[in-house]
Amino acid sequence: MNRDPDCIFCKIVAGEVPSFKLFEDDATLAFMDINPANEGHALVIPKEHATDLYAVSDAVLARTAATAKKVAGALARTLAPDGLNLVQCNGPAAAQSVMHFHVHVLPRVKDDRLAMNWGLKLGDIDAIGRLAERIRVWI
Ligand code: DGP
Repeated sequence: MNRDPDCIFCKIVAGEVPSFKLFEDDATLAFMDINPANEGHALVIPKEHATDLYAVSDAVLARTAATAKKVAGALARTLAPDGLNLVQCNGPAAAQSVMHFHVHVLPRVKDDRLAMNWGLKLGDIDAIGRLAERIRVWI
């Protein structure tokens, strides 16, 4: 499997960096974002390293989309958000900060005024871990 030794998400896939995992299969991994833009913010990635949408294969993209749908359903059951976005960023101007293809599964709160480039702020790690346990029940 293609891997970049300097990539933080490849390290998460390998278990070298801890994460609050929600789901994994042979091709994809879903885990909680440590810089949540909103409560329940999760990420879905292919296990194989691809920098962005241009680099990811169609087959892996489809598998990633299927996992994102699964996670979205679990988030909907756990948090009953007012809405939910799938967001995927390519390049610095689009606010891509990690160069390993990923889909944000982002619960929305009515009138949360979240901007497209929402900025990174460390979340409450204990609260994120507790929430991951609640979401996993629905996957
Ligand atoms: P983007 O900015 O679109 O490239 O999204 C990258 C996201 O990855 C961002 O919301 C923060 C998150 N992130 C960065 N480093 C880590 C990490 O080590 N662990 C976790 N769980 N999330 C991370």
